[in-house]
Amino acid sequence: MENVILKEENGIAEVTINRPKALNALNSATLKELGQVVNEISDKKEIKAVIITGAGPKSFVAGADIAEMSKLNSIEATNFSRLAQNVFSQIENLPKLVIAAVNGFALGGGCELAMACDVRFASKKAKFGQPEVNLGILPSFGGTQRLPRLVGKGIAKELIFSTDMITADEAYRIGLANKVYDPDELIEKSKEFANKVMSKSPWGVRLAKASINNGLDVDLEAGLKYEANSFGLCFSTEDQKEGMSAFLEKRKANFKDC
Ligand code: CO8
Repeated sequence: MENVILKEENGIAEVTINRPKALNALNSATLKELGQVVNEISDKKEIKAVIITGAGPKSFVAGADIAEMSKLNSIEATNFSRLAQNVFSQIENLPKLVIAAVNGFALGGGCELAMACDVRFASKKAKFGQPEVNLGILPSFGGTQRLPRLVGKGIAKELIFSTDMITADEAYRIGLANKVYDPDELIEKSKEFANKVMSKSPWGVRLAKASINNGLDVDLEAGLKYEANSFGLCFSTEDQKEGMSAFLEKRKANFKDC
């Protein structure tokens, strides 16, 4: 693959969007490669967590590729949007932890990619923004849907209408970034968090992720039912038995993901 690099180490997959000359802008070839990589990760049980980042010192992803987009007709634009939406939904629903390690510009489709991840860890150099209305379009890789779910309707409208680029600290203040780190410790801190989550019960984390994701798209009553059913499901796993036995026996749990 040319535009996406996949590296695996100790149960963690590091996915790097690799078009540094175009600040890692997402063209359709890159989106398709990303989709393939996500499928591969989904199939591999040994991969427990994923870190998505951008190549080079400057950018996570500076958005959809404007040069490619500028030539699209209406049908092609809809298809381009659906391609990215499908890949990002796949990422959002992977039954594994997904961390966006935002190492620089996360603009437009880049911010939208980061929002499809479970958490966003930002380098102090990161900049977030949704500049689409500068280009005569709207955020269409999920931004009008995921940004208000993360930061609330008012702030989402302020960011999308103004196109203001915000710093990592501001992104942290509004709840868009979970943490802010020095650039050279971003990946290490992301791995540290991945290892922490990987030491917990895999079924607990997996079902909590699905419950949060599914619950936010339905009314509270339906979300609560989903949660109760997931809770019930835990009791068919060895991990629930191990987790509770370990607590009662005052020892560290040894989860086997079964
Ligand atoms: N697409 C294509 N090329 C890009 C992009 C992009 N999004 N961003 C940067 N590049 C290229 C530049 O053209 C430039 O290439 P070259 O060297 O060949 O001229 C190279 O990357 C370096 O960029 P700059 O020289 O501009 O670097 P600066 O440090 O001066 O500026 C910025 C960095 C501020 C990030 C600037 O590059 C910029 O504003 N980029 C565009 C950001 C943007 O508007 N992103 C949103 C795109 S729209 C989008 O994501 C919509 C998603 C939904 C679409 C639905 C479609 C149907």
